[in-house]
Amino acid sequence: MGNVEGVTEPRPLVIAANRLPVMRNSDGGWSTSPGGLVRALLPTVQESKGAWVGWTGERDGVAEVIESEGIELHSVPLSSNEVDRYYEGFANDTLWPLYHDAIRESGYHSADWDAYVDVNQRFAVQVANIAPPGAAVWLHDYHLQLVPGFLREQRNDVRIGWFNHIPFPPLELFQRIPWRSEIVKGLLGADVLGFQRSRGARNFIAAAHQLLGATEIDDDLVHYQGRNISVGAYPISIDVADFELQASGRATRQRSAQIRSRLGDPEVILLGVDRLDYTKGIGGRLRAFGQLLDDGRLDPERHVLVQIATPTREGVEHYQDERREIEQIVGEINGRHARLGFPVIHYLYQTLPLDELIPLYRAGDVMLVTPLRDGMNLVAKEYVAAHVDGDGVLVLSEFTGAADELGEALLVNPHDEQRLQDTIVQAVEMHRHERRPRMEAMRDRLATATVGDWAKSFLDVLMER
Ligand code: ADQ
Repeated sequence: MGNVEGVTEPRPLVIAANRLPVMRNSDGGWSTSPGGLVRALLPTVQESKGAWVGWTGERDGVAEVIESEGIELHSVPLSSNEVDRYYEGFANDTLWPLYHDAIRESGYHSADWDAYVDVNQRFAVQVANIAPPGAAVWLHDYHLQLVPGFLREQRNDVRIGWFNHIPFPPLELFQRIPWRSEIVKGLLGADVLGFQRSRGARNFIAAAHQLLGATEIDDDLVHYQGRNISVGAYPISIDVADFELQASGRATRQRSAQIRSRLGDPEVILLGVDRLDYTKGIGGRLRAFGQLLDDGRLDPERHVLVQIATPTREGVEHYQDERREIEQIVGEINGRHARLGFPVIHYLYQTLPLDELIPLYRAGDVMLVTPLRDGMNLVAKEYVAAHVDGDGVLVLSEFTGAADELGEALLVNPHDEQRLQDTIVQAVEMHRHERRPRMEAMRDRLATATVGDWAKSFLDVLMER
């Protein structure tokens, strides 16, 4: 903070996200859930003696301070009603579908919006209470779009950044929200706004101009009520070195071979790994696979599909419908094409630990990542990083952020059923002379764009004085 003989210390870093990076153990204690994001941000928070603010995931919890990995985690308690209205309601039933191209109908309920305002205000108060003077506050995601504005009203000494992990929609969709101007105003309270892709940033700038008259005074710089706000694209990534290390171990190779043999030693293992979310295009992908079997273009004795689907947002109706539909498709296809003891689709509705997921990635000859819309999609990057053997084919939806960087994948429009089927066949039949250079090119690019690079590029702008 202080400027000692020309040496400027970095600002303390405070993170706020809907969820804290911890889970409650059965004994009542806490264990860290160390994703790539947490690992990328933790060192800066630790060194700067910063903190992390978020919800524990529990209904009717109490405010507490949890010590974890040498930093303080400050919980923001939510009542059961707030979980229904702010989290499952406004965040996941209004914003999530709308921001993903409105592929499901959004609900617009003023009681949900009121809870969203209240919870955002509570987050802002919590951050304002604990942020050291001159801190950099990095807010995450669509749950907290009003926090920048509320925080700005209380603490003018802090730098405020916000990063959106999901797409930011075009104005034509965004303006459906009855409280659209309030949301844009909330975001304009920040100093730095980050998006996965430049089109997300452009969409926001257009909304800010149209709804509140904010002006773009330079590339990626917006002026509003006497302040400048930097608006740009920061594509997120994964901890590439860590994935590579885990993927190249002997235990992973052994487990991977074991998986192949357990599946009946098929010629080609096709793989899907997703949260069970209607944005991920799981149903369309399964239908394409089933049609290829029906038409005899794939052979159940040579080609099997493994679909891992993580349980998610089970309290939201669209998700219950999606699960029913997917499980019905799996049942129908297996009913038609499985042989005794050999399903043609191996479907797991489970969250797998990383030491099970990485061998699966390595065993997967063809990875199917076919969302209808996705901010980035880290699964695509994880698959590439795990293929330390330089082999494997990635089929990737054009509608993911990852498609901007992984152009050597087989890019596909998941709405185009025929093309999707043809692309799957192309992937299955691709010769290794073509597979390898594609995979190598993607691996090279990923090596220079890790989650550490992502965090650094955002923090470099946020920490400015
Ligand atoms: P998600 O929608 O959750 O993230 P994604 O980027 O694919 O999508 O990340 C999913 C993560 O969950 C991956 O790290 C994956 O390994 C893990 N995962 C998936 N299925 C699993 C399973 N069955 N078992 C264990 N782990 C599993 C949101 C946005 C994305 C954006 C990220 C990060 O929707 O677009 O890329 O945030 O910004």
